[in-house]
Amino acid sequence: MKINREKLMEAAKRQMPSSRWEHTLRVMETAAELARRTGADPEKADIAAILHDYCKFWPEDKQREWILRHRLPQDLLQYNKELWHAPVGAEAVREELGIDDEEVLNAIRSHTTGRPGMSLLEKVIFLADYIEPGRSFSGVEEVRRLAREDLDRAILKALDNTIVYLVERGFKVYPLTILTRNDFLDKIPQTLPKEESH
Ligand code: DGI
Ligand code: FE
Ligand code: FE
Repeated sequence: MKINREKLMEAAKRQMPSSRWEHTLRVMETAAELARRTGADPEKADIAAILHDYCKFWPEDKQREWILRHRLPQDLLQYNKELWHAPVGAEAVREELGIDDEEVLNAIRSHTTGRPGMSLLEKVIFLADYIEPGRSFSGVEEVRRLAREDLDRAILKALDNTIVYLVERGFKVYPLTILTRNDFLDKIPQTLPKEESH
């Protein structure tokens, strides 16, 4: 990829406070390790990790504007604004930084909710974001352990954790998060007893 990595790092760093940039650095390291182990493209994993939270600290109004003006899913506006920075980020790095690699853009776009049919690169970025060493949410250790064996099982567990967290607090769950979980449930051989019909 003919992209100046240092320039991209400077551009991303300028968009966020230092604590979020440090998270980005840890996501870069974790993504590099996952890519090495799984055979994902290391350069693309690096660029996607650098840029994955590009818009995270943009003002809410600016993110809303991008959703309205860039043909992004309008239903996002009915859900938690924490979901917005992933699809907005993909459009923003395309327009502001000239990133045109669709695999990298997909990895940025799907890093918060996942999506059915995720590519290996998307899985690497989703998981690196979830398990980077600065994360301490409950259940993260199990996801780290699963990630050493099977990315799909690790992502399923991460999605389960996120959905349980949201339900326990009475928050809405974005439908794409549920669709992603269903997709992983369908493709992972189940060792548990089959669901009973009621
Ligand atoms: O941007 P990061 O903090 O590094 O991590 P992220 O992009 O995974 O964002 C996590 C946030 O998104 C966290 O506050 C939970 C929230 N989230 C993830 N899936 C859903 C969700 N919020 C709602 N309302 N619905 C979801 O499906
Ligand atoms: Fe994020
Ligand atoms: Fe992140």
